[in-house]
This record gives sequence, C-alpha cells and structure tokens, in this order.
Amino acid sequence: MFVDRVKIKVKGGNGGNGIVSMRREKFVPLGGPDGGSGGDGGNVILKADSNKSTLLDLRYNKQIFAKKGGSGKSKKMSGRTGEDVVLAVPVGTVIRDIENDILIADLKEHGQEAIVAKGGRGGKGNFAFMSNKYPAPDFAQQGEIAVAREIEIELKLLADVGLVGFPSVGKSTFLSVVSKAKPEIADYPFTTITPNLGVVMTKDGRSFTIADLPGLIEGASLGKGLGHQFLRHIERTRVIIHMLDMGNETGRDPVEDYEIINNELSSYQYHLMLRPQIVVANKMDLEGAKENLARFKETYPDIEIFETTTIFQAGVDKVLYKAADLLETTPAFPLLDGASKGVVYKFIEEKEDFKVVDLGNGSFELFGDKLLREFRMLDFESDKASFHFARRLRIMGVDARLRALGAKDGDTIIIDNYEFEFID
Ligand SMILES: Nc1nc2c(ncn2[C@@H]2O[C@H](COP(=O)(O)OP(=O)(O)OP(=O)(O)O)[C@@H](O)[C@H]2O)c(=O)[nH]1
Ligand SMILES: [Mg+2]
Repeated sequence: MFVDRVKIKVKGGNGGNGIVSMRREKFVPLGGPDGGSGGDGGNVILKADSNKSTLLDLRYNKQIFAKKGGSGKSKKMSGRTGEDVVLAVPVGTVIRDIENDILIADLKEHGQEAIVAKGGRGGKGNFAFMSNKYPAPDFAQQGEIAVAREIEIELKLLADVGLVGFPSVGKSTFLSVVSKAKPEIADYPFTTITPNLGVVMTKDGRSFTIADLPGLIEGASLGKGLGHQFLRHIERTRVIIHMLDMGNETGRDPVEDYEIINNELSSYQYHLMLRPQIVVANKMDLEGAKENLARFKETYPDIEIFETTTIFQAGVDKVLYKAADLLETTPAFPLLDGASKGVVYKFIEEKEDFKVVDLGNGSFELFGDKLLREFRMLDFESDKASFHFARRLRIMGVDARLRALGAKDGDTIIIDNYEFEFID
C-alpha cells in the first residue's frame, strides 16, 4: 500500500531530575555538595532512508515517545541520557508542525535526519549550583518536561519529470516503455491509482527519474477524481510531460483536454504552469489522430508537439531527449514555503529571555521560553530552590523591569498560571 501522508504525535523524553546530595566521608563532617545532574531526555528523529518508499509504517504508530533521562546520582554522577527514537522515512519526506503551521524539515537525501521532538534538559544537581556565594547549595532542579507536538509527515516524490494528462491517454504505457517500471496498464480510467516511479536512461547516456501520476480530470485542483491528492507530487518535478490521446476512440477532444489540464495545473497552488511542458500527441496509430493533430497545430501554431505511439515505442526517444535537455537548464523549484536546500530545522526561536505584561490592577504576567523553562524545572518542595529562582529573576533583570512598570510591594506576579506576591 502507498501511504503518502500521516499525522502523528511525537514527544521527546523528559529530562531527568537533578539531585541534592552531600559528600559523606569518614572524618570529614561536612563534605561538599555532590548531587549529579539529570540526563537529557531522548529526541524523536526522522531519518531519510532510500530503502523506504512509503509512510505505511507510521500509519499504525500514532504516538511516538522517546525515553526520559535518568536522575542524577551522588558523587557528581549525571543521570543517563534518554534513548532517541529514530524512524526511517522515504527520501522526499516533508515534515511540518501542525499547530504552528511551519515546515520543520525536508529530507531530500539518504541519511539526512531531523529532530522532530526534542528531549527535555536534565535538571541540575546541587553540585552544579555550587559557587562562591553558595558553597553548599541544598537544592536541585527538576528535569525539563518535554513538549509534545503534532506533526504531519508527507511524502513528495522526488521525480525530475512528471507525466500528466487525462486518464487512459497512455501515461503508464509511456513509463513502461522508457523505464524498467511495470505499472498497470488498462483501457479503463484511473488504472493508475498511486504514482509509479521509473528511472530513464536516454540513448545518449543521460539519466533522470520520471513519475507516472494518476489521470487528471476537470476539477482535479478542487478535489475531483484522484488527481488532486497527487498533484502535489508534481510540485517537485522540474519538467512536465503533458500527454494527449489523439485518437477518436474515447469521444474526448484532445484540444479541449489540453486546455482543461492546463487550467487545473494553473489553478493548483504550486504554480505548476511555471514548469516547462513537453506536449505529447499519443496514440498516433489510431483513426482520426492525424486530423486531431492538425487541428491542434492550427489552434496552437507556436507549441512544439511530439508525436508518439507508445504501444510501439514510436517517437518516445525524441521526448526523452527533450526532457533531458530541459532538465539541464531548469533549476529546482523551491517548495512553496521556501525550503529547497534539504534539512530545514526550525524551532520557534526565543527572541528575548522574558517579557513582562502589565495586566492592570496590580497584576503582572511573566512570559518567555527561557524563564518558563527554569520555572518549570523548579522543585516547589524546596524553599531554597524558590529562593534561588527569585535570585535568577533578579539577575535576569525581571525585578528591575517589574519595578520600572510600576510594580509595588504586594502586587500579583503570574507565571505559568501560578500567582506570587511581589516583594520589593
Ligand atoms: N492504440 C493505442 N493505444 C494505446 C497507446 N498507448 C496506450 N494505449 C492504450 O491505452 C490504454 C490506456 O493506457 P494507460 O497507459 O493505462 O493509460 P494511463 O494514461 O496510464 O491511464 P490512467 O492510469 O487511467 O490515468 C491501454 O489500453 C493502452 O494499451 C497507443 O499509442 N496507441
Ligand atoms: Mg496509468
């Protein structure tokens, strides 16, 4: 089965907790702090693998969680790092964050990887908090809770050339005579229901990949037929072979078909009409083909058109040469959101360490990834830890900012749904 789009939930492992521990030695009544930090949680990683051709495995695997980090140990020993989960996906896989609607990665080469969910950081043990000011800190940090995110994983075929046209015009037959691919061929519409890929070698030794796509019909760009679902696979192609059935058997009119398909390509969001097109008049062996072709040429005198009879392999070499020529001069089209170089790796960047919002009535709310991260790693049980956090706020300049905004003794400070009193 060919599965080319799945949604899954991913979450890195939580960070391990740091611990509080004091060295105990015979004859040394008060040893220094030696509580180790927690290990970082594991990441969820997707890795492009050329042996994979579909996303089928992921379809039955809706939630993927990496392992959490281990707690710190005494003697300054860190907890173990949580194991990563690495999932193999086909080359050509595009990953986006659903909630933020951003592209996370575009895996174009075998072996490329992207972290789709980061593990939480390990909390610091009391040893890590030791300083001149705190020679013997007796508090530690909790491990960071990893954030779950929903991602959409999509396979966009990496073919150089895409075969498009109405159903039954002979696209699969073309692919079967120019490559080793063995697509199903029959005289009913939508014989091809999933794309087929083939590798072409021209007689002058040039090689490229070609994708045979399900037939398009009028309204395909709006979701009619099977075409819509697969139009997006054309997004990666650089050259389009637009195939027409010049025979009279189907009762369709090739001139009209040509216009309908082009309308669909231009209505579709990926600017598919920007790709150079090779127009192919197929089934030239059939009755009426010559007349139809003459009519096409009259309507479009400036368009170069290649005549083929794919069942006899007639005329196909010229089409392949033309495709190879065009590929030499046509650069890759960037994906709609700008990714083209391979792995893009985007997490929303934090601009400032913190932000203070005056809510009025003596209430202020604190925001900021860094600040929240530290806050969430607080060990609430320990007064000392809270004291340390308060000191951090002072060092980061949060206190000063609050005062500048007019915060007074007794005002309410909100962090992450918790309320505190401002003490000046
Ligand atoms: N007479 C004649 N028949 C052809 C030619 N090329 C293909 N056919 C026939 O046309 C029918 C449809 O061919 P396919 O290659 O399956 O067409 P397709 O465009 O892939 O169709 P879909 O997969 O349904 O979109 C088959 O019965 C082929 O044998 C040709 O050059 N001449
Ligand atoms: Mg077909």
